[in-house]
Amino acid sequence: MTSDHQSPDSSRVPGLLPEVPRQGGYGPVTDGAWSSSPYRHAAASWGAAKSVGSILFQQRELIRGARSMFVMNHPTGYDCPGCAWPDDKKLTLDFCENGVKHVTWEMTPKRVKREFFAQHTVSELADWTDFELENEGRLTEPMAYDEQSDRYVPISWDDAFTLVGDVLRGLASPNEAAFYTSGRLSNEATFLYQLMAREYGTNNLPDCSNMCHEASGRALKASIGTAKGTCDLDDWEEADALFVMGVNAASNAPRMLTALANATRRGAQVVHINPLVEAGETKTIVPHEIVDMAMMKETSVSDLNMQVRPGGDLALMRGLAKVVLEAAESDPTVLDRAFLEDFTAEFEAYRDLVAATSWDEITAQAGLSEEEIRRAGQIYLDADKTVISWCLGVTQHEHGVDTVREITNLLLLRGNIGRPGAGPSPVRGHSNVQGNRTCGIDHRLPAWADKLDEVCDIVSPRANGFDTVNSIEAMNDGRVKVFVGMGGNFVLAAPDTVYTAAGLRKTELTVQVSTKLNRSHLVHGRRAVILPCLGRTEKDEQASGLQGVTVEDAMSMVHISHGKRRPASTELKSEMAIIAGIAQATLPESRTPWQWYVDNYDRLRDVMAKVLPGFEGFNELIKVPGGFRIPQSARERVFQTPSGRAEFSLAPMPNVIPAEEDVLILGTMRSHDQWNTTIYSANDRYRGIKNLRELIFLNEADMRARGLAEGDFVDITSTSRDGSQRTLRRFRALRYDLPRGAASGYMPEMNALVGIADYSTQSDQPLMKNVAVRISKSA
Ligand SMILES: Nc1nc2c(c(=O)[nH]1)N[C@H]1C(S)=C(S)[C@@H](COP(=O)(O)OP(=O)(O)OC[C@H]3O[C@@H](n4cnc5c(=O)[nH]c(N)nc54)[C@H](O)[C@@H]3O)O[C@H]1N2
Ligand SMILES: Nc1nc2c(c(=O)[nH]1)N[C@H]1C(S)=C(S)[C@@H](COP(=O)(O)OP(=O)(O)OC[C@H]3O[C@@H](n4cnc5c(=O)[nH]c(N)nc54)[C@H](O)[C@@H]3O)O[C@H]1N2
Ligand SMILES: [Mo]
Repeated sequence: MTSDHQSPDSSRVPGLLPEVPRQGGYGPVTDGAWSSSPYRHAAASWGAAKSVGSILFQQRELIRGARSMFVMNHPTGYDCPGCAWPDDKKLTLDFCENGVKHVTWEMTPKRVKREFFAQHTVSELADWTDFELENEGRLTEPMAYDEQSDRYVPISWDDAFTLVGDVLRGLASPNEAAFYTSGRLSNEATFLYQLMAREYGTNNLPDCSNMCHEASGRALKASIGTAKGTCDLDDWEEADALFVMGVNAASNAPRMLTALANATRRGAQVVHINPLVEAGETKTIVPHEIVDMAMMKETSVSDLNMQVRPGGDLALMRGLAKVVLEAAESDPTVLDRAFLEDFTAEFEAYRDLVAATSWDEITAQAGLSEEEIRRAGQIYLDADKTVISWCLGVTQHEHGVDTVREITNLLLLRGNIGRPGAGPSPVRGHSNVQGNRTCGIDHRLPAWADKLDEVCDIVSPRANGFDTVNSIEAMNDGRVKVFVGMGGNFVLAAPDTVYTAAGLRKTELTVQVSTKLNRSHLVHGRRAVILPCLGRTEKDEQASGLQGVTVEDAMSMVHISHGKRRPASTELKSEMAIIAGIAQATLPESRTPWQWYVDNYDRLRDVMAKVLPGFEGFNELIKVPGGFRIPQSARERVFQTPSGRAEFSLAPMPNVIPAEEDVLILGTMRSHDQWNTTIYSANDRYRGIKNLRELIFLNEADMRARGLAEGDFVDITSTSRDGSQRTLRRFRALRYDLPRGAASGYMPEMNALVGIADYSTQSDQPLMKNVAVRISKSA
């Protein structure tokens, strides 16, 4: 793989994009024959069980791993560090294949020790695959980069904190540092982290949410006054219709399959909206139903699949609204008139806007026929209660905010919000990405900042800080000199890999708080430290005894999580302790009792209870098994918008059809066998792929038009908004059932194609589902 990168610094990043093509992408190198054949079985069936078995075996965790599954997602156990799907309290075994992978990956008995770093220079490690790096196992002690030997060498915790503190105190301005968060940081660590950043004097708090659900938050805030969905699992269970947009549920939120299967069984309608028909969009064997599994009894999870054009979701939503408003002309019961009258603003203007939008425009932009849209519209009309849910297929586009607002418009028409069985329900990503925002990870000042200042006796900076895209720019032009990564793998997760890497390399210092070795440790600043932390599954022992931490799931439920296992190394510190260590070294005059909070997390929770709305009585609330729900005013039909009403949006219809005929719209996505930048294998079971990650899925007609046969090598060139081009070479073209003009392939290999200028002007989210590319046969 090579990259012809034309942004300011075009120097190659060693190891990041190997010159010599290898098969397996950033995953394990494989010389096994690659293959592509349609998957014909139900999602989550024995294939999943078999895969769980093989993963446990691989990581030699058979016994301990199996036992761990029984305490996962249980009131007495730990929260699965995987996705943010809520726990079903009625199930004794609520876990999924991918959660198991995720947990065993963390629980591996393999260890990265100081001898490992002594044996390998950083330049040498840079040539390893990302799989090989992570597969070395858990990090065990703090390490600092030594320029002389090009190696990481051991450093004591005290010296590491002093080093970080000295550099941070030496900056001309606190705004020369950026503090990144990946979404599995607990609520407590999150709160302490933002407190540190704000007391230090910056709002530079980029996070993975900037690449994930920023659009959902902004849209919902504008439409209904709260930045979150309003549904919980009970609503999913009560809905008559479920619309599921732009999510690969079978791989990325597998426990959703249970909800979908239950819905179809009780006669609810399930509509999937996705350019690809994903495995979880046809049939499943419900993961927990052992008897059904034994008998291979499948349950349908779909009534209608709509293969929308990439970015065509807004047009589709407007089409559905058109069906509703047309029906309302002859049937007075179609609209919830009382709700529209009492609780919403701008309904008439929206009705006029929909009337003025022609069917021709809608069908062209949605890439669906009027008949198909009418069918889905009828499902919506027939349902008394509807939930609409969505993930990255909706958000990672230029018009992500408008699209989520259009989803809300559609729900408002029939009063599908603030009553049981109905509402907007974004599917969040990382297990605590929603909690991170609640607890203050935001480059803009949270609404409760005055309270924070008062309770914590600090003065938060008022100006907006840098988000993810801004931080990358700022590192490249020298405005940010220190990058702190609280989890995650920034260099691979971010867009424009080569440019992001160049930015990180220009910094004075990079600090990575991690559980496993990854690429972000190798693409470092002039100085660098790796600070190893406890994982969610491990016991966290502090002065006052064992500690628990809380997380918030995608449905606003907050509950406590207690690690059960012996830590991977006695040298590991909790994220709380690491943040406190950095804070004390950076802010010697601070009046914040950092260590006192670490000694007993209850003390910090008492502070959080005073600052965060809905957390009053925090320590008491989490004693209730299953935790508590953060009150959501929109759920009670109290809309905290400027007008005090739910606001219809009046977005112009975007044109999502590329102007040039040879341009394809590429969406980057996850395979079944990966967790973001962590890649377990080069297989993608539900899409029928074996031993291959450097691939691009294309419509058959688009392949024919380019004279491409199945498996041909192609070069993929993206053209950014700023005119710069980026190329990935020798990816295999594969036929797939997706609309003409659409293409699809894997992140993070394809992140090198996403230009830094290509982010949404509405949400600032990188356009990871909307990369304009041309492809040609490789030389
Ligand atoms: N096992 C596993 N689970 C995960 C993750 C993981 O990596 N592995 N990641 C977690 C994280 S952080 C997140 S944010 C979520 C991500 O969960 P998903 O959103 O499911 O993530 P992607 O793999 O990016 O898949 C995006 C889906 O959107 C579809 N799509 C692409 N373009 C469009 C479009 O224009 N319109 C519509 N309607 N659909 C479109 C794609 O075909 C694909 O099915 O999953 C979380 N859960
Ligand atoms: N092209 C493209 N790019 C994307 C996306 C896309 O759809 N397309 N999706 C985006 C999205 S939605 C997201 S959320 C980001 C993901 O971005 P990140 O959250 O930055 O990336 P991850 O791959 O989840 O991070 C993996 C690393 O986290 C560390 N880690 C694991 N567990 C813990 C822990 O308990 N504590 C700490 N401190 N560290 C831990 C390990 O060292 C591991 O290597 O990627 C984004 N990038
Ligand atoms: Mo995410």
